[in-house]
Amino acid sequence: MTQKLPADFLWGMATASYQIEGSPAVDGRGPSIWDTFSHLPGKTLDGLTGDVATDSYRLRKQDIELLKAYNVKSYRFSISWSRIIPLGGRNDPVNEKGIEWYSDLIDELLEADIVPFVTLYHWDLPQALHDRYGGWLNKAEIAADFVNYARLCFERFGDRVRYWLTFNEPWCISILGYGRGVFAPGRSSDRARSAEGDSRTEPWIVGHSVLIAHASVVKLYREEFKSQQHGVIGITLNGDMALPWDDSEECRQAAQHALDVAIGWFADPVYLGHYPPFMRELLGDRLPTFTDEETKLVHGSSDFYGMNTYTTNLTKPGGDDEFQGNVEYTFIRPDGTELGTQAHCRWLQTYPEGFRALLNYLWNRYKTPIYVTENGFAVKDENTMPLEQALKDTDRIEYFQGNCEALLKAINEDGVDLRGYFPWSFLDNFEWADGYQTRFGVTYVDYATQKRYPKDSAWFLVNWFKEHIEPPSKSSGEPATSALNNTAPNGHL
Ligand code: GBH
Repeated sequence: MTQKLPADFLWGMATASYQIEGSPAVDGRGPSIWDTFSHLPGKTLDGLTGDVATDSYRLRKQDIELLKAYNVKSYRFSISWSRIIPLGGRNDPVNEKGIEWYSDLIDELLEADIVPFVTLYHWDLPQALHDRYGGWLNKAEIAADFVNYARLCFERFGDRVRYWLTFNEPWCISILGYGRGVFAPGRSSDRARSAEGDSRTEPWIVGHSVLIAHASVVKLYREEFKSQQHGVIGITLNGDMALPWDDSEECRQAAQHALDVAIGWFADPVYLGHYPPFMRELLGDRLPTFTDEETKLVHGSSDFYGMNTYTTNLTKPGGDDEFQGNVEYTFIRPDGTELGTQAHCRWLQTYPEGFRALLNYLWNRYKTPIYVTENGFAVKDENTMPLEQALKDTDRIEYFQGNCEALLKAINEDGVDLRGYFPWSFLDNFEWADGYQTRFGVTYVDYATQKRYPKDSAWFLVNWFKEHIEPPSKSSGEPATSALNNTAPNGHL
């Protein structure tokens, strides 16, 4: 018998505001740190910015038509904070035009029977808050302003949104923004990169602020909105599986250390109530400590586990990169073979066994229902291929086929409570420091014309989920599940 996914399994496609919207100054939007950063010379590979991106602020209706054609059950997008509060702060003016745009998007999705899955923060901090008090470096101020922004979102959109994510990938916010300095705001100890910053302390301070801001917003939602709005709220963490390079004890330990820094840094406080002991060992008093009150706030502050994952690393002890736990990563096995198919990005190879292993690791360790909120592949050199060739994206299909089969087994054979899956990304888009050269979309975007062309992988996914999700049961006489009535998951409520 073929294995199936439950009728209420949520699948859809994912995007983020700065990567797709463009129109940075339209309808009163204020600048974010990514506007500033991407306009500095040398910060993106092709020198390009998100000024236009996929022009999705203007092409909203067309994008929704395509989502309908894909028959997705859900769409994950993020709200640009500076569109709805241009200066970002709790005493700053609200921009009704920005609110209207997201409100219309939500209405149009619901009309199309597509469940909105909304991220509050996907890296685009209002520039004014960075200038005013140092943004994420200032825990008390940023937490208060983030709570104010989230309250506005719950008040204005929460009657129609059942799924909220506070943050996308706090590891990236902290390490890439304040440690390596390769993402906005680009702070780092490396003076060739940045005039300001301290990579030894700032990432850990920022991570702590993000956890407090996240948990404060979850508390607000649970106390003031949940009983009327009946949604769920959580955080989404990046994290790739780490497997020992060989079966030595040192390599096994290295794998755990890699997971502690990549995932446990945020997941342990949220689901277990404390930072991983290894991180205290690694960082000493550079890692902030939680007050008792903060521990109470943070522990249990997510209704589900939001999982973004792309690849698997083989781990050996060594090196001095504390951002990966003083562990070396490789894709080359002891026998010299490679783990899987190489993507356009150096850091990404296909390995479905690792995806299944990570689902099991997270389920066993945190015992929390999981939504895969991002998973995807950038085909090598897709950007320089003729269009017809780019649309035949067999490497991306291989990637999704492997991971879809893996998630089916994780649910049906391993008992993992996995409730949703969002391929990254709906469209090719602004891939941060890579600019437009790296394409993660299941839809090809011709940036000269802004025309969208479904790649073969889009149709693969559409058909795969059509074949594998059980039809809604008709026997109970209950009304068909509509996007608005879609009940929230019932674990952890
Ligand atoms: C996601 O991050 C983002 O949420 C999304 O916006 C983005 O478009 C997508 O991935 C594709 O990249 O060698 O130290 O630079 C993915 C998480 C974590 C993956 C950092 C690459 C490289 C580590 N990323 N990792 S490093």
